[in-house]
Amino acid sequence: MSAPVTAYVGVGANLGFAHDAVRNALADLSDLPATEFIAASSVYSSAPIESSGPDYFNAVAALSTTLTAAELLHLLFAIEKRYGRVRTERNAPRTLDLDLLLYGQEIIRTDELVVPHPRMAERAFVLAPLLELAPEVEIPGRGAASELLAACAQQVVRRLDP
Ligand code: PH2
Ligand code: MG
Ligand code: MG
Repeated sequence: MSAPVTAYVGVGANLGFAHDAVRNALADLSDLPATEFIAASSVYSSAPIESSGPDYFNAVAALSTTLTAAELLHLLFAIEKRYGRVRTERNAPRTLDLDLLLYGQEIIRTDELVVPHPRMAERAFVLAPLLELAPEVEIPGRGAASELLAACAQQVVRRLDP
């Protein structure tokens, strides 16, 4: 069996019972096969960025997994589907979005998956919860997440009570 990889998953929602969806999806991630749930960040709220509708709730989970990145991605899609996710146009409001942000320090580019997640380095709603879990984390090809968050200072993200 291959060595476990630390993966970070971004969780977001802004339709329906979005806060509950984020909390419940974090619990669902702890049930993934071949995967140990390491930690969940706090939940944050923020205005939609390049999207529309109500404010988003966001969090990040850290996992240790022996799944391949593609296997993990397909299991994330299956969870999204259970929450009624309908894929329409890009960045449409959503009942649940699970993004594979980082898979170890790997850079992956396939037709279905790009890791690190292409826009994570510019988004405070990803970087703030990620840094809560991994203050020293590096985003391959982009640098230290802490420095990237400092460059997003104009984006307001509100950390909710645990
Ligand atoms: N997700 C997007 C687009 N815009 N904005 C916020 N605040 N939070 C998100 O999760 C989000 C977004 C595409 O996945
Ligand atoms: Mg997303
Ligand atoms: Mg997504």
